[in-house]
Amino acid sequence: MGNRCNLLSLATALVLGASASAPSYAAGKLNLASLDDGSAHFQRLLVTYAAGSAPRRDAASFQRSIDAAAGTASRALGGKALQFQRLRRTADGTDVVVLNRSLDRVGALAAMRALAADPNVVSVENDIRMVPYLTPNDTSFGQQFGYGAGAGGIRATTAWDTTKGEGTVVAVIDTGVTSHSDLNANVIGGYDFISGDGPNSGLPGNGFFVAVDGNGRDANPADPGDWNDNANICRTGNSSWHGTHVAGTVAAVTNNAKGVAGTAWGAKVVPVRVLGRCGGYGSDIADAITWASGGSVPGVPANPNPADVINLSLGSGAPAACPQIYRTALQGAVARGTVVVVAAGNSDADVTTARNASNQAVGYTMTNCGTVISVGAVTSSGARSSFSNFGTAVDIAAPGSGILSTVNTGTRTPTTEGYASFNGTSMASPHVAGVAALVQSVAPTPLTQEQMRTLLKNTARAFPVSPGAKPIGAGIVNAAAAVQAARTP
Ligand SMILES: [Ca+2]
Ligand SMILES: [Ca+2]
Ligand SMILES: [Ca+2]
Repeated sequence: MGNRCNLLSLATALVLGASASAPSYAAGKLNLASLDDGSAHFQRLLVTYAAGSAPRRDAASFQRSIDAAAGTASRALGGKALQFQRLRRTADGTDVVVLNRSLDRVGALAAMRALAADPNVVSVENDIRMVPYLTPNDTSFGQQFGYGAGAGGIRATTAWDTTKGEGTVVAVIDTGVTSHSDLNANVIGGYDFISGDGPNSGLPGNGFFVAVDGNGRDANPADPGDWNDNANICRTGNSSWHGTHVAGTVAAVTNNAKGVAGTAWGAKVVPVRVLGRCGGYGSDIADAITWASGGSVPGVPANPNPADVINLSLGSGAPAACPQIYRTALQGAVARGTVVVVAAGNSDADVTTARNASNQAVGYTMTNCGTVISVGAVTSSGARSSFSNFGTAVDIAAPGSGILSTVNTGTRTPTTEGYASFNGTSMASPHVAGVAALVQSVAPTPLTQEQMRTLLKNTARAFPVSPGAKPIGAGIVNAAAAVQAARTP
């Protein structure tokens, strides 16, 4: 009841602030919907100061501004005094601010409002938490129906007569990769973008609970495992090896009389690590999108292998409005000529109208960010996978049920390589990313994001089983038809 009263008074204050009486800040600065990412506790906020403003230029001025905000928020909330601290600056100039204790939603609103009171601030949002779009299927091994000419297949086997994606680079922004003899030859470069948990996170692991590898950002994207034993923090489970599985679907070593095939097995995969234990932060993922596409990120060496295609088999675990930090990063990537493909999500919900905890129709991030090519999942019979998100913003579908690919077999840290069958739009997205790489490898000039979207949709194969009232795009991606169309001027 107390929370409700506080929330109402805050909402009232926002309305008044926007009235004619000389508001100290514009309500539009606050992305309140970013609080609806499924989290109950908030400790990392993203604040963007205007380019050229003193806090943007000068560390002391920045500190004064956030100290003032911490004081304001402390007085509003009571309890232990709040302290704000800059963790890092992201590629687009946004600062990640960590709090000395976690706040509930009402507290986070007060903290965001206090930060927004500085007239130099142009936006404040929560650093939303993202999760891999995988439905684990631990021990069931299946067949790779996805590449063939069956009801659910993408006709890659035909496309391979023309191209295997030679000369293209696909960045897999995920949990990193493990060493695998059916994958290693097609993996190059990469980076680990998982920053530390920040001070006073309350998490175990000496500041690296999410990172697992014992440090923050580093040049080694190896996946150390993402197992979790602590049900108070997130769902418990063994390590997923999600990134290794997704990378294998893009470009497993193929025609080597061993294991599995990949969609674009002439392409190279750049593994970019952003998801660790219990998921990953939007601020790290946004920087990874910028870096993977050839943009610059402070403190990180330039990517020597800029991606033709980025695959993002991840998203918000609950309906959440797209953060501005993603919009900026995605627009930058597309402007640099990178095609961005994302998983639609596994909640059997509408990607743009699913309602958040505040009953706003916000949908699921990443698809609701726009710009992206969004992929739903089908089964081997070409029917919509029962878990697949849907809606008019889903562009195309690809195999996502019972997908066999490369993994590690360790339950915690990596042990021996293996293969496993997973379900998820996480598995569908890399089929489309692989087809996009096949297309770029034969196109006379590289297609833009919008040209790629149009080509993939125009060449898609009609669904053999109608998804009915839960649309998942123009049809099932058709590698053979897409490659053929790309070669034709
Ligand atoms: Ca690290
Ligand atoms: Ca690392
Ligand atoms: Ca193989």
